[in-house]
Amino acid sequence: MSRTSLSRFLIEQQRKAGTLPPDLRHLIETVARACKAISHSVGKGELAGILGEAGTGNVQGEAQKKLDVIANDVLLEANEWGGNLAAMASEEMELPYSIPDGLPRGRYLMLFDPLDGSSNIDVNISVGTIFSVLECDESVSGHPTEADFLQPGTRQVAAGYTVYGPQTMLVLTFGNGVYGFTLDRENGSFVLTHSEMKIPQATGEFAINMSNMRHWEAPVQRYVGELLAGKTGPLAKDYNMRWVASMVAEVHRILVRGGVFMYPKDARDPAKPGKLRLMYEGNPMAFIVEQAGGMATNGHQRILDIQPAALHERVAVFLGSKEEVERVTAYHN
Ligand code: FDP
Repeated sequence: MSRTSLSRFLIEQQRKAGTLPPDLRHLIETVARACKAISHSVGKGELAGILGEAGTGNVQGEAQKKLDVIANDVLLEANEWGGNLAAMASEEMELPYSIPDGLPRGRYLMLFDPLDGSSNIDVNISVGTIFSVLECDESVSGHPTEADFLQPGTRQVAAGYTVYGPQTMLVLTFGNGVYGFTLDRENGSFVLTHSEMKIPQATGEFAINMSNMRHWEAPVQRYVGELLAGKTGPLAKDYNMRWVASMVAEVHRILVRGGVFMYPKDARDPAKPGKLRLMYEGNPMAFIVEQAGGMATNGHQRILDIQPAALHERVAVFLGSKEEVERVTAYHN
């Protein structure tokens, strides 16, 4: 069987109707290289002494794991000298990281969650890297600021994630379908293994942290109540539940076999619209899910249409198989 490497796939995309500019291709290759390094560290775990807390906190007041910090540094170092980016922003940094003076600055902005699902690192369960690429406005001449990143998800030119599981897989979209690549650990290259990934419209599987049930708003209470009622309830169908507590792993499962993933707004902190972050979790995952034929809303509107007001803004998330996301969104509206 002839294999298509990530590099070959990207070059062919670039040639095909010019859908992929060369500098964006180069950026994605650099991100993929960084993800291989992160995959290697995740795979070593305790052998490299990198499990456990870093002893620091991030801007959201969450304790950082050593691997959160390592993954963030790997992504910054790999991407700062490539000449494709004007600035980067990350879950682990309060402010954007502008490409230092003296290094060439490119026209893209990248946001990432270097290691999503980090509560799973120490227990050897899948974690992942999520990234979103935007264009920097041409009028920005100096160092981009937070305001330059505040673009709705519809403006993303690329998004992807790498899941570090039994296999390391990179899943990508440039707005014309979703493609999955599996890391061949023997020769170190990502190989196209999942072409044109499509989420089934209907599903019998849902994912939500049920321990928060008492804090949810009425539409989510109603919807999950109906899922739990199964065949004898209004949906007349039995549903199964999964909760990995790693968004990347949940989205990956949904891309492969369908399902609905929810992290709703809840009453624990009424000031927050949800737990997940819009710009480096909600938007890239919504872009991927829509490109695979699924749907992603905050309960009221399409996630990709939200105008962000802050870099680390939070969002409620309902994504996956269209029939179910439509239903829970209709209950909100
Ligand atoms: P984590 O806090 O471990 O980084 O990004 C937030 C996230 O993980 C998601 O990956 C995951 O889906 C969710 O939070 C898990 O939340 P719970 O702790 O409520 O299970």
